[in-house]
Amino acid sequence: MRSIRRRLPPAMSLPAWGGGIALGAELLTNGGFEGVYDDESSGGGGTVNIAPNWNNFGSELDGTDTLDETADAHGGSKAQEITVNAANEGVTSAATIVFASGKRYYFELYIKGVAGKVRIFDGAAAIIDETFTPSTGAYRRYYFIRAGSTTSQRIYITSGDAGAHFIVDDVSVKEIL
Ligand SMILES: [Ca+2]
Ligand SMILES: [Ca+2]
Repeated sequence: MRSIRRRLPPAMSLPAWGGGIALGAELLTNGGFEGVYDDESSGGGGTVNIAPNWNNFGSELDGTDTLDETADAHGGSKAQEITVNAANEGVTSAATIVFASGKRYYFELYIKGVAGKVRIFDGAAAIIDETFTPSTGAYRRYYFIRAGSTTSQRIYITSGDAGAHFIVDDVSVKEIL
């Protein structure tokens, strides 16, 4: 009797991110929050200490808010720790990203929460404006796909919650090819 041989499909593995969609070059500078934070370059001190290529957004310098580097990184050796107390404070990318209509964009960031919500938006809510409560105790990836429009925007990582406290690392913005 003739044996029936069945061709089994090859072992399947999921791509690094679902769907196997090709992504373009990184559009955000220092989304890994590496480098010499501004407190070190200015001789130390201060309560709002931010990674290169990022700026303060609304955080008070009087100790009300604390932004600092931490070695508790998702990637590399540093991440940006953010502790703010009021409406929409945190960090913003120093450079703008040029978005184009008719294209789609992939946003990704890793958050390790302690308390409160996180908001990622572009300042004008033109492309992205998402507020979510991150997992606590470990980094978790959050990602969003958004349609472009003809605009140039900065990326803001903030919170409006009283006592918001979280760590952000490996923020990425790429065009979906
Ligand atoms: Ca990092
Ligand atoms: Ca504040």
